[in-house]
Amino acid sequence: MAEAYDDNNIFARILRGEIPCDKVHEDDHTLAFRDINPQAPTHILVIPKGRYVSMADFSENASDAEMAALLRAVGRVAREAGVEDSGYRILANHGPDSHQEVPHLHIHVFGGRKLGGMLPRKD
Ligand code: DGP
Repeated sequence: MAEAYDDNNIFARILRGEIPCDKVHEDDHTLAFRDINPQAPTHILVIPKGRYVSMADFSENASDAEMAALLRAVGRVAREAGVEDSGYRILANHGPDSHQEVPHLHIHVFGGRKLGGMLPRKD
């Protein structure tokens, strides 16, 4: 079972407009904004507006419309960031082994440089 949603997590506060963000896309179900600590020239976070802790929670409980909107937004922000041709990587951390820091589902979109190997060999 997914952990309970924390309404005070930083992305919930961004969604409520309590904290500013550098927004690049918004639709009925999704918000996308630049990561505060970018690890590539393009580093965008795409999040559902709904209260979902992680991919585990989202994949089990989100509506088809919310799921479709999230994936379409990922493709759209990558295209609009200009990294579709050069290439990009998407990543979503879930839970402690992945070092998920913010307990609101977010998909990272990285691009704009060579991104290296997929995973480090060890932690
Ligand atoms: P993760 O480790 O997958 O949970 O990544 C969390 C990301 O969230 C990390 O790359 C930094 C980013 N982040 C944390 N706080 C803020 C914030 O207040 N604003 C923005 N734009 N990004 C944030």
